[in-house]
Amino acid sequence: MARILITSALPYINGIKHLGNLAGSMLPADVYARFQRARGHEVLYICATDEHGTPADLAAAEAGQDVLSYCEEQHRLQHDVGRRYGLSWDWFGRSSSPQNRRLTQHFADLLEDNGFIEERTDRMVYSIDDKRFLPDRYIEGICPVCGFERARGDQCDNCGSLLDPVDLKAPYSKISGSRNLEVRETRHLYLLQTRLQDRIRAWVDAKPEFSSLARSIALKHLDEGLIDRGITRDLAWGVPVLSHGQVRPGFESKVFYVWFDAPIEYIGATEEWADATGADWRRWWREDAGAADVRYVEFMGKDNVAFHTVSFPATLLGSAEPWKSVDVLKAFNWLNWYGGKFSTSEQRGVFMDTALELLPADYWRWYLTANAPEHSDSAFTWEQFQSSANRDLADVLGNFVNRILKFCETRFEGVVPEGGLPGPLEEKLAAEVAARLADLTAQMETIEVRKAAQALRALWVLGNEYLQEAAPWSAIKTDPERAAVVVRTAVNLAALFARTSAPVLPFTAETLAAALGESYPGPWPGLDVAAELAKVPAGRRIRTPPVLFRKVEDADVEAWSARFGGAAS
Ligand code: B3M
Ligand code: ZN
Repeated sequence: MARILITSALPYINGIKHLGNLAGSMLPADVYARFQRARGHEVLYICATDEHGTPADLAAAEAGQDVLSYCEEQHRLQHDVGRRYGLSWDWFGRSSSPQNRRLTQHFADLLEDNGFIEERTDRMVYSIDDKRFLPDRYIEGICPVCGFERARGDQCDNCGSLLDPVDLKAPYSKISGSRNLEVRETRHLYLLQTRLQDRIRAWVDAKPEFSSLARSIALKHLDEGLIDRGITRDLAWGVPVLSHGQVRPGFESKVFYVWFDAPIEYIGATEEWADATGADWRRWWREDAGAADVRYVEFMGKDNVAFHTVSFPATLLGSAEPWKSVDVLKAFNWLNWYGGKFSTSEQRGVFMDTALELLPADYWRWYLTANAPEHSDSAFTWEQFQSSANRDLADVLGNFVNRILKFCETRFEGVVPEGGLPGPLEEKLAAEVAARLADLTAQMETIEVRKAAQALRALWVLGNEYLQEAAPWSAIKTDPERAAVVVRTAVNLAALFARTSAPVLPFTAETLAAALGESYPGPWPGLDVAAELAKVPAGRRIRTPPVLFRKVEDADVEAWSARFGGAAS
């Protein structure tokens, strides 16, 4: 049994996330966590809301709330909607927690003691009309690298360069649109990444299991050469800048930069979990307390990779303490909405809460897994969503389950029959199940999300093929014993589908397992397929669950396209 630590990028606090956020971090992390738990491993899946920074501050002001109550309320909403998607976090923390504050200050102290922090006078953009320093993200202008017109002060979304806002050409305030900006002097702490560059590169080189996307992003930044990064901001909301427990002179109205404390919250949230449950967080994070044995897997969108392969490792390495660092970094591309991006302000795309008003979570979980933006960007379309719901869920899995359980109910009074010995068709089925199950297991292990979904679907297809060939509805007229074998085998196949589908379709799997009198979540099936197909014993009374998946009709697609945008709009 292995110990597997899983984190998904921390959703930012300013509102419910859209389906792209779900598809590129939280959902694949959850699928993987559920799979590894079913394999019998000790899994800890940690996530949290990322609560600091100016966007939170501004969103609270816009909502007419103080930032504390705003964050508390938004945290509750995100926690609730995540639960409704079945996200099986062991803990969903808050980066504003006291645990994270302490840890962040601890890391800053160590970095300073080890010579990796320097106080510098900074020239920062001050907005005269907004009466405040403008944080990186609230300055936009022309990218000095590629010429993109709406580059953010911290990063260009077009070419991926990490930027310094004073380098932007033709800058303006994103808060007010004002170009009445001036550069003022202010003191800030800098993390001397230039001094850690070689160690970070050696660290990346020692991570053979990073996805190719993650590795290429990390190497691109290292090849460009790291820069020292300001890790404090002129802002009231965030982790106060202390130095060994004392307020740092000149830093009374400053806080740590949100990207400095956010990744530390992976540890902070684990400590929150430990404090709440009495567990030991050190054995997950401290290599001197057993964490060297932990396999740590991170999930995130590609825009977060630089922070996890350069900045956060700089914090961990520079601390010179034995912290656990990531082993497998699984990065995702964008899920687009038709041709463009999801956009809250322009009302483009479906958000996590509204999606559940349309259909239950498993429809979305399936679509977003089967069409994950994994090796390239992918685009959500209602047409593709309809086809995936109907052709995979309703026609394949749902149809098989419904056919066989109905048949068992009408012809065998809902009791699994004994029947005679399995024949050649059952042998063929077992061989095919073994092959596809091995494929599915391998794709899940290597976190090939789309291929795992394909392998799962291929397994479901075997159910319908088997029923088609074995035709129990004909056999029952001439050879009831034979029909009984088929029913018992197919019922067991349905139970196996519940076990193998549970990581992706937890709600459906639970319904199905309950109908079959099986425990949920069951263990992941082993290699002895004959044994796996004999778990539901003859004599057990089973039920036919209500239809598992309704069809998505053309009228739904029309109505949803009109409401949420789509090709037509
Ligand atoms: N909150 C994602 C974002 O807002 C960011 C992830 C933090 S992971 C430590 O872009
Ligand atoms: Zn650019």
